[in-house]
Amino acid sequence: MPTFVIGHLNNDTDSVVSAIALSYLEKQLGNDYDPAIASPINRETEFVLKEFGLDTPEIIPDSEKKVILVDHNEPSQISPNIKIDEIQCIIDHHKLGGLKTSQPISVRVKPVGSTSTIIAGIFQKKGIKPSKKIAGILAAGILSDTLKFTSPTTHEDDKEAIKDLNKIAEIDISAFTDKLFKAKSDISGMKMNEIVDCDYKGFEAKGKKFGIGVWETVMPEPVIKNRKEILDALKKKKEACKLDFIFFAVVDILKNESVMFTPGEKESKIISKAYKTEIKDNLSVLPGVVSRKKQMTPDIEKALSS
Ligand SMILES: [Mn+2]
Repeated sequence: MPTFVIGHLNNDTDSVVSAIALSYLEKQLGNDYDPAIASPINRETEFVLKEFGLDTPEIIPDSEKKVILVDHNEPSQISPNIKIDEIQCIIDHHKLGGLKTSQPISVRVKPVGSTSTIIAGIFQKKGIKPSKKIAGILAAGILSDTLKFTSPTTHEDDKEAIKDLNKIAEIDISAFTDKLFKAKSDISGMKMNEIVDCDYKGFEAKGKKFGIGVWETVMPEPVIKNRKEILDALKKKKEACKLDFIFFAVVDILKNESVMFTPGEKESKIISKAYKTEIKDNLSVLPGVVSRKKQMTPDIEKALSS
């Protein structure tokens, strides 16, 4: 059986393309690696794979197999089909979230804007040139995760990596990103609970379990106007997942701000403490806050501990 390379549950473009690109690289080196996914892909990822003519990886089978985790390390974000003792390596750009293993494993974590950036660096280090398709999806992973370099998570390495990748991929970055963000923002036929779930991550800190969903978009109004449905979906998810708190942010990519949904008094208190802001009708506008990784999660954890 091959070693599977796999991203997180409720995956995003960065996690899926990182898995595909690393498998491609290992195959070039003669190793039996296959990409897999933990859950169905979203519309942005669908657009990216179609654009570059690549197949969607299969959902990881529920059996003993060796795995490489990309773009995640928190236990709550790992596919339930993975046995923790089969994890060989982690390649990620998120904070460490408390995973315990019984054996030593390789870990490559860098605070850059995307896992795709780290994977592009491994290609260089190994002296392997990515194909045009692989260079294209890695560029897409970087542009998606950094919101075209506007997110505070953006690192110099991300911009360097795109320059090198685009010598091979030859995409029109500006036109491509417009299409990418349009696909990201597409809510046609989606229910509000699906929007809340689509880019949702679970965390544990200070003995509390909480979740943060984000919806990055260039068209926030059609989502925000469904305030009641969103709050209902959050309350249901909080109960189903036995969480202490749940949050949901509609991230306006163009305005560089978020509208934060807090379904209960406990959540509202945490957000007003974290951002010294007023909550009205379970909503607050957070200017300049767009990153769950670098802003929301640490700010919320800090508010929890004080
Ligand atoms: Mn990522």
